[in-house]
Amino acid sequence: MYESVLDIDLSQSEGRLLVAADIHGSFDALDRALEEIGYDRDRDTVFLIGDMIDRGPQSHRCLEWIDVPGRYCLKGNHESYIEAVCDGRISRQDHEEDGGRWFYLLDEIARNAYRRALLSLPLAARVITPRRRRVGMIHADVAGSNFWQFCGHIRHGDYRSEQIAMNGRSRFHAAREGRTIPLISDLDHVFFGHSPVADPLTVGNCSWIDTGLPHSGQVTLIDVDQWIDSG
Ligand SMILES: [Mn+2]
Repeated sequence: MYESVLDIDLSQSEGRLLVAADIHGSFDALDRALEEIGYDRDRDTVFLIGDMIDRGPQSHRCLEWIDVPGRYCLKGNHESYIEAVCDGRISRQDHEEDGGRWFYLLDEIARNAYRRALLSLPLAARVITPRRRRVGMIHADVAGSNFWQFCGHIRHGDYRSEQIAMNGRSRFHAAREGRTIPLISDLDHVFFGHSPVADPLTVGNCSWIDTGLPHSGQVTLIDVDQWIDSG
């Protein structure tokens, strides 16, 4: 059954919780970052929080990350473009110009396989980390200051909330401009992608971790518990 929001408990896990955003088809660079951090496939859990595809050279490799134990992918605006082109909400040309050309070069059977896999991805996740922190993962933004309440709107299929989850930048703009942003009240920390930063940006209990792959070549792969400890 399709679940638009995940609720995951890793408190019994003996591995780490790792997170990266906006891989954009640079899966070889992700592999190198995982190797550097000593990724243990049998113990560690990895979240890719949206925009796994488009722009980079290996978008087709996203399937190695979907429906695989210990790996979770969330839907970003780029994953949603495939559906939006089908529905006529954006043009195929716009998607191709934003890095989506690889998709239209696939044959129809492959396109359907990718479409099915990408469109069934969840939009958000609440995770209890191996060190029992309560963490949120989402591609772009959260409206309001209660993550789980916002996730409730997504679970009920609220279109506006889905769009904020995949495309929103209000909180990011406020954070970058040094304005106070409300803490996310029900969690220890929340990770966002979607809004490129030269280095990860943390304000309050929110971190933006999209460091502009494939343009920058810099993969940001975060060990969540370590990140919170050192924050
Ligand atoms: Mn995005």
